[in-house]
Amino acid sequence: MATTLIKNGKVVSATGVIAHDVLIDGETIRALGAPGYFTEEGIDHIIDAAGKYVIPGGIDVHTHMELPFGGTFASDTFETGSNAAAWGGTTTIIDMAVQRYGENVHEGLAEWHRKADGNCSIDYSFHQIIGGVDDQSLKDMKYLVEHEGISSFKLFMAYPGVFYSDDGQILRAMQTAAECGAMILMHAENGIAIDVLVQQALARGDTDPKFHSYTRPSPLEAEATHRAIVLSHVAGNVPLYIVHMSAGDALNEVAAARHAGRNVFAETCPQYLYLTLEETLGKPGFEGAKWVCSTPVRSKDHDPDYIGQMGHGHQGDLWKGLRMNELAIVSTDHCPFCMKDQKELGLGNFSAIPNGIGGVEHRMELLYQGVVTGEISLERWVETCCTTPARMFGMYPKKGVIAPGADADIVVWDPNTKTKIGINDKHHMNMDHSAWEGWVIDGKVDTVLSRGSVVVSNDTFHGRKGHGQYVRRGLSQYLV
Ligand code: DUC
Ligand code: ZN
Ligand code: ZN
Repeated sequence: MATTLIKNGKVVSATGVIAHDVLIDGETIRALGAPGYFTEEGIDHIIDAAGKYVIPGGIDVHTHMELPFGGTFASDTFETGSNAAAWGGTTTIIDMAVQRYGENVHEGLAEWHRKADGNCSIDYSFHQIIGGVDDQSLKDMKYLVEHEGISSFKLFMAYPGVFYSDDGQILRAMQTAAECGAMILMHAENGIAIDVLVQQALARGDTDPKFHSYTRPSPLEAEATHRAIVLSHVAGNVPLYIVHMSAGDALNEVAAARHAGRNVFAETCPQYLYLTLEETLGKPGFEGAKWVCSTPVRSKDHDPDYIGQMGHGHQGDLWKGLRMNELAIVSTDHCPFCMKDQKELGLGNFSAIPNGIGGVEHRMELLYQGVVTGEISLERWVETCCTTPARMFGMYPKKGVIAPGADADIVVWDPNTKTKIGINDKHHMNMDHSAWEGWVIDGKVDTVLSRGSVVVSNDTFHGRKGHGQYVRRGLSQYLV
């Protein structure tokens, strides 16, 4: 078993920053010691992290590799997507395995294993999408919790006819999850109302990409979030996790539920923290299609019919939510589509643009900007991007922490160098454009280790297809 010593770095955890050397034995962390504590003699590999941060590998709990959607497939395979994740300091992903109406849950899961197994350079796990709630899929949910290491299920209040579940189906799935201690992940948007607004916009001739966002106003995210919270209460306080939260008024609902002591959690994504409708979807012509995703990128200011009290625009609300732990996690909802032949399916009809932004590579880098600008602390960066994801989804302390016995998933982060994102700069996702084209940001991924093996260093990829292992997860560790 090879040994590695990371020396002279500052180890950042969710609770503090300490100068520590880190000794790795094979795939796991053996010990932390004061600088110089470990002898270098006989160590196989030494990494000098002087002037750098040493953080737990990032965990992106929301990705869609090869998702069939909108008449095409998300353009990253597990191989290209996991490699891109590693380039950005993410060492574990939780992807969304798919079951649709009329399909068998076990077959959906088996298909996801076929796509991922043997192809990933970093570790991976799955949530299971339940797109068809019925007696059989409810039974299968229990089986997955007990035998497959899948303790979280995503339901959709949007996309009628595709992934949508009605309130009765949602309630039944929540009751089943409550029985086995599993978490319900919710895509909270009122899809029935959205479909009416979409048809009305198209009938008016409003076909440009920006109407994707205008037809999904934030009150319809807030209403669905509220309804999901009520249903989760009726279902026995089942743990509920709202995915890709984009709006201040939806966040108010989560904050109120949390204030009432409920098992309600939420995530947001970099696109909602940094991008505005005006600067992205609102670009002339069809270019805005690059940023068509759901929930949508929102206006700089609140919608005119915003329901709520906060006064800082959606982005200000979300940053505050991150600081206040109303938002527990930052994921990406990585769902990449090329402009050519994919996004172009929606030329002349925004509702036919495949929904999704590719971002798995840039989450750690982008969120670090919140540290630079003072929106969050260094510790909160690590907490929301590495540690809470592990605890929320039953992987701690194997993942999410630099501690003896944990997997040696570690990122050496250089705060003194800049990163330029763009198709001809730093860009490793399988896409013909970047949602972050031209962004020059502070900090840089220096070295990435996955279970003790160097995956990225010196701007070179050393990862190996098949190194990544499937992670069986336990129940959420945020529940008493
Ligand atoms: N949202 C997206 O943007 N893409 C895929 C599915 C989803 O919910
Ligand atoms: Zn979703
Ligand atoms: Zn998603």
